[in-house]
Amino acid sequence: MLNLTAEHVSVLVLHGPNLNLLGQREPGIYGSLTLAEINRLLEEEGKKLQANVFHTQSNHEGALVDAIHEALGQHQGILINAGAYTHTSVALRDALAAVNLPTVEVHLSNIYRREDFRHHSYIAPVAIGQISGFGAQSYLLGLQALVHHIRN
Ligand code: CA2
Repeated sequence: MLNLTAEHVSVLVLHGPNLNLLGQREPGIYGSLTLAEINRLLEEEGKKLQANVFHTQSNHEGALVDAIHEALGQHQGILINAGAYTHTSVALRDALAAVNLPTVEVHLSNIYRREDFRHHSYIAPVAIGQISGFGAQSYLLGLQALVHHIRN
């Protein structure tokens, strides 16, 4: 018999440093939604996609590395906004490469329209793709792309 019920996939959303301040500072660059509101939108999008969405934020590089390691065996993919660590962290890149889970990199702002130091990402070469510049929508587009990739 044809089974039309897609199995749920599990996705870990990782938010890097300073993103806990969203909605409180610099709304011109990062939008007016808080991180809690973005997480809520991701959960709602996850329901539509039949994906369970788990999220965590840290201002500490090692805590993000630990979260990536712990994703192995728990989640089928990672959606990450590594914040400023995008441009500095070999450790995050190595952790993502080590667990080898499909990863989508997202940014609220268009990092290529900003300062030169934001144009390079250590994450991009180990990600299946990157979405940058669409505000909170970057996360939702990233989740859609990640879940489609996992299913296919
Ligand atoms: O555009 C993005 O999503 C970034 O990952 C945000 C990072 C930045 O370092 C990257 O180059 C691009 C910064 C996140 C800082 O978040 C704040 C939120 C509210 C107020 C101040 C900072």
